[in-house]
This record gives sequence, C-alpha cells and structure tokens, in this order.
Amino acid sequence: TTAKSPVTYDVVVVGAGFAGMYMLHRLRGQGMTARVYEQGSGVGGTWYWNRYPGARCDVESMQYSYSFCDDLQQEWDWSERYAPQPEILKYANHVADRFDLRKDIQFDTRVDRAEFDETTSLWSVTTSDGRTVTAKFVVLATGCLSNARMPDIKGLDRFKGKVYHTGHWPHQEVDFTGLRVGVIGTGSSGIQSVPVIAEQASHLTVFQRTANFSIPARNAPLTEEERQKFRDNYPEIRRFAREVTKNGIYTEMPDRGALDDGDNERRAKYEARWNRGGLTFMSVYNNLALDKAANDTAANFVREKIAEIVNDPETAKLLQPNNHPIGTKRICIDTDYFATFNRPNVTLIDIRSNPIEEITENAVRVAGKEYEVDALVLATGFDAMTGSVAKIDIKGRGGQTLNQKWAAGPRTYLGLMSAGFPNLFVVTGPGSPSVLSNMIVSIEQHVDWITDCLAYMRDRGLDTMEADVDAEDRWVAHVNEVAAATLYPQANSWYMGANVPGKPRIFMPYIGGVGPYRQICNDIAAKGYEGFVMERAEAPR
Ligand code: NA7
Repeated sequence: TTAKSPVTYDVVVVGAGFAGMYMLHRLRGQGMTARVYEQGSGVGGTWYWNRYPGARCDVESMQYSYSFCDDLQQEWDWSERYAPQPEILKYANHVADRFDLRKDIQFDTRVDRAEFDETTSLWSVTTSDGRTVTAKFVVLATGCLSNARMPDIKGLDRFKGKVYHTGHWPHQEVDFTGLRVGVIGTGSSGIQSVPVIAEQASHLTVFQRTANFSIPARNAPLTEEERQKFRDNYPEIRRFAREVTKNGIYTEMPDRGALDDGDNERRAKYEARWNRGGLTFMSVYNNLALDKAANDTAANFVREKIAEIVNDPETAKLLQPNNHPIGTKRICIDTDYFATFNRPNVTLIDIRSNPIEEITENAVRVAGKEYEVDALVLATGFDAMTGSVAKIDIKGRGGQTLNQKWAAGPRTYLGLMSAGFPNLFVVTGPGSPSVLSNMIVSIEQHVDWITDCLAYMRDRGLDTMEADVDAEDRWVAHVNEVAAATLYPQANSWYMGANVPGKPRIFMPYIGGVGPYRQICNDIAAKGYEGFVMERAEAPR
C-alpha cells in the first residue's frame, strides 16, 4: 500500500449470509483485511428475510450446516429433522458470535456501485451510506434467491389490506387469526406457508398458476441418538456429499433407471421413498431428470398420491401438476400441503386458465368473480441467481457494466468469475451447481477455492486475476450442453429465468453435479489456474 493508491481493504465482501460469513472467516485466517456489507440489520441472508409462517429448510438440518469447524458441528444441537427458519437464523447468529465476525460487518448498508480502475487495478466500491472504499478484490456473496420479486398484477397498489412477500417478511409477528387471507403463488414458499396460514385464517384462498410436485417432509424431532450417528460419521458423510454426490446431500446413490424395474417393484420403491419423505425421493433412480418415460413413472406416482389425499376430485385434479416433468421445477417438500385443501376454510382458485384480472381495494378478481381478502401473501418468488447481482452497478474493463455483458444471459467461467471483470468473484454464481445443490456444501467449496486462489496470488506477487474469454466461452457452452441433455429446459422455471418477464431464457445453474464440478475446479487450480489470466499490476500498491 502506498500513499498514491490507498487500498482500504484487501477484499470487500457483499452480503453476510452463509457465504459472506464464511468468506470473512477464511480471509481473516489468511491475514487479509476484509469488510462485509450487508443490507439487512443482521446476519443470515435468506434466513434473515424469509420469515414467513412454515419457512424451513428442505435439506436436513444435520447436513444443512457448516462443515469447516468440527467443534461447531459436534456442539450445535439441531432440534428437528428439518430446521425451521428461526433455528437456522439462531445458528447463523451463533456462528457470527463464535467467530467474532460482526466487527468486520457493516449492517444496514447496501453496495450500490463497484468500479474497476484499470490504472490502479483496484475496485472502488460505493455504499448506500455514501462512502467509497477501495479494495483489491470484491466477492459477491449476494445469494441466489435473495431478490424478492413483486408480481406485476393490476391494482396491487390499490389494495387496502396488508400485503406480505414471503421473501421479505416483517420481523414482527404476523397474526392472521380471524382474517380472510389470499396466497398468490404455489412454489416452495407457498407450499410451506399455506398449511400454517390455513390454521390461523378464517378463510384462505390460494391462487395457483402452476401446480407443483411436492413430497411429504416427514419432519420430526431429532433424537440424541440420531444426532450422534451423524456426529460420529461426519468426516465420511461430508466427504461423500462433497466428492461423490450430484447435489451435495449424503444419501444412497441410485444405480439403475426407473424402467429397469417392473411396475410392482418400482411402485414399492416410490412408496418407500414417499414414506421416508424429503428430497431423496428424486434420487431413487438415476434417470428421472434425463428420460421423459422414466420421469413419467415418478410424476404419475405423485399425481396418484395427490388424488388419494385430496377429497374433492376437482380440487385434486387442479393440484396435479401437468405442465412440467417432475423435478424440472424445484421439487417442493411439504407438511400437510395437499391435505390442507380438505379443510372447509380453504379454497383453491386456478389462475392459469383465468389469470387474475385485477386486485381491488379488498378483493382479488378472477373470471369476473371477486374473492374478498383482508390480507395478501405474495409467494411469488425471486429474480433468481442474477437478480441481486444486477442491482449493483458493476463496471469492469472499458467501462462495460456486468448488466450489459449479461444482457443475453449470465456468462461466467466456472460460475466464479466473468471475463472483463478482474478480481471480482461470485460465490455460487450462475454456471456453478449452486441452487441445484445443498447450498452450504457449494458455498464452502467456492469460498475455499477463492481463499486458496487469493493466497496463491499473494505468495507469487500477482495482483490481478481474470477469466479468459475463450475459457469462459467453452465453460458456458459446456453448461448449456449438459443442461440440454436433461429434461430441465422443458419447464418454465426460475432456473431458466422464466418467472421474470423479459429475462433471457438460459438454464443458469451447472447440472454436471457437485462432485464432478469440484474435481474440475480443483484440477484447474492445480494447473496454475488454467483459463484465468494472472498478472502483476503496473502501478505500485
Ligand atoms: P417460486 O418457486 O418461484 O414460486 C413462485 C410461485 O408464484 C409460482 O407458483 C409462480 O407460478 C407464482 N407466481 C409468480 N408470479 C406470479 C404472478 N404474477 N401471478 C401469479 N402467480 C405468480 O418461489 P418460492 O419462493 O416459492 O421458492 C423459491 C425457492 O426458494 C424454492 O424453489 C426453494 O429453493 C427455496 P409459476 O410457477 O411461475 O406459474
């Protein structure tokens, strides 16, 4: 550092969710100076904002947790098979305290702008408090499902009652007792919140555009014995999740396709997974994401289950998904979702055949009929993977903005960097397994990789690192090719950007699997960061 080019921090980290917190911890371990900016008033990211009733992680708690510190994983007591949001937030706060992270996190502060100066090779970062700092590196730990999206529905601003978005839920207790509530959206957030809201509301009207596949969670308290089994086997469980699996979740790996079994055998396997509950339903066979005929067997099984659970045949039919192969939109995990429609105070309204015409001061109008509500819950999702990055005005080489570069869809090398934006990293960015995996596994992998890379550069006196355009083009082509071989692009999902009007339709995450992806990243690092250009800065630092 010289007087001519004052470097305020080695690294600026954007976001204090699970990615930002671990990034800060690792940077400190390297003796690097770092500042984290967080727009919320506390740590936790996703789990700070998504406080809606019933919010819970779909990945089991013993696996949806950091693995970097054995004392932490041995000491923390998860109370249930799937942790509820308040408990995950408590865990995030515990981690912040335990590793003394808060002193380097500035809360209630957004990063508005980041600009790369080609003469000094430094980033200049401007925050919502009007300050500008410089940093050698910027790490975007902004999250993949963090930019809540308000639906563009006529009259929404005229509604007189309270409006809540699941992804931006108030911190005070919301009580729907005695109220008529409308829920718009039946993705994961809708499916988790509907059964809980139905117990409070005098009447609940659910507005469904797309029916979704959902598997029972079979949530239950964890016994000390169950926790101990994980703790005793953590080294192997974590290794397997990281190196062997596709999605970062430890479970048995399927060795056959759905059509390799006869009808009875297949049904028995689906039945067993349905009764076990949770995400592993989809890993009973190895070709459900690849072969439509195989996929149909699983989809039909779930459709039959819905028909068995739901008493009213018309409602059951509406709840049976028929617009996408199972799993190509994020599979949902529920507690009593379908059974909730048997309650006398719950109504399902199909807004696919008749979209919402208008929201009035006190009602939602569909096909000329007004459904009166006192409160509205928007479970309408996020501008996924790129939304939170796009909100920051990021300028790279030649004054090009990241939004300009990504106008036709995100382009990255390994989901970690984008050519033209030196020293700017994204944690679990588009082009990495990210949202197709246990996020904490993918976050730890990226943060470890970035930390090793920064240490490598420092040890060699290198100042800048940038993805090579050819390497990036090859990676983007590979990501697309792997996706095209699956059924995923057949769904209008947020993986495809299809939920945001005008967003380019590109399958954003890398579906090659967590284990193979990690191997690719490790090999590239071992080859001296092949496909990246590393240089010394011209100006003294
Ligand atoms: P999702 O999965 O994006 O679900 C949003 C839901 O809202 C989905 O049913 C949408 O229907 C519906 N939606 C969105 N916009 C509208 C409008 N304008 N009108 C009517 N209905 C609408 O978000 P979630 O928050 O549930 O879950 C996100 C992820 O978080 C989840 O997958 C887990 O990984 C955790 P559509 O399907 O687009 O027809």
